[in-house]
Amino acid sequence: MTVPIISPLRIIVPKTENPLVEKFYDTLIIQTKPNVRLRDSVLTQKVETMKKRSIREKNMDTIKIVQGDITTAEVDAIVNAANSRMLGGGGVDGAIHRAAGPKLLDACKKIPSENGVRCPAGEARITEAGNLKAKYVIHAVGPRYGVDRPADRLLASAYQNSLDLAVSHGCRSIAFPAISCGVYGYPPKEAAHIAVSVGTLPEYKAMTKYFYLFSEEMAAIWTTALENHSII
Ligand code: AR6
Repeated sequence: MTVPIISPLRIIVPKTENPLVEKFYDTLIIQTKPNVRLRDSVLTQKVETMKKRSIREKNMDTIKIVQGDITTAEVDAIVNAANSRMLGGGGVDGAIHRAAGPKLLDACKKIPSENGVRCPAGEARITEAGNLKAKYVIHAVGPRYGVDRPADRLLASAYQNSLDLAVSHGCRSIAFPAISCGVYGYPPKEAAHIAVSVGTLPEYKAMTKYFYLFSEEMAAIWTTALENHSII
């Protein structure tokens, strides 16, 4: 990238359409004394940081936190916090299967299995959505906290694989529950940080990401994680 040429008298600012980078240069112009010469590398690093923050802040707009029942979400894909057998269960899995009806279980049974495992921890599978308003259900298997390791990477990849499947199936919107935060025992604050970090990756900026949290407390944890994420 071009860095501004700083002379004792003036700064030539490179053309940019990024308002935050422009703002940075404005600040620089005000703060830099005429005889101070900033090293290019320092400057480039600062501009890169500003650019990253700008991309991330734009992605924040596509994340929505909702307190409620995920089965009511009007999105292209609903993510289920499934287990590796993918034949239903309790928690959000049970709620999704009840709302979707038997077609969902039939679709799950068609997913190839190896020793009963249709989807290992950290991965995701996609099926039709039965009676749900969504087009697809994406079955993501999060880690059992303290059992499946490394838990943080497995949780991140469960979110990321879900988003990749949504993208490859042409989805524009997706709803996530708090994967692994129920029966699987993941500490919610850490889980929220991971969910938000993956949700704000630039490759998913065209996707609207809803996080459906069942309780007020969980919704507050996710909101805090999102707010903290915007601060470098
Ligand atoms: N909408 C949104 N969130 C919900 C709903 C709902 N209708 N119902 C529960 N939650 P869990 P896990 C929240 O246990 O930890 C199942 O038996 C819930 O309060 O459903 O990944 C599977 O078959 C919690 O915050 O998923 C697996 O065996 C979050 O969803 C195992 O549990 C996730 O809790 C998966 O465990």
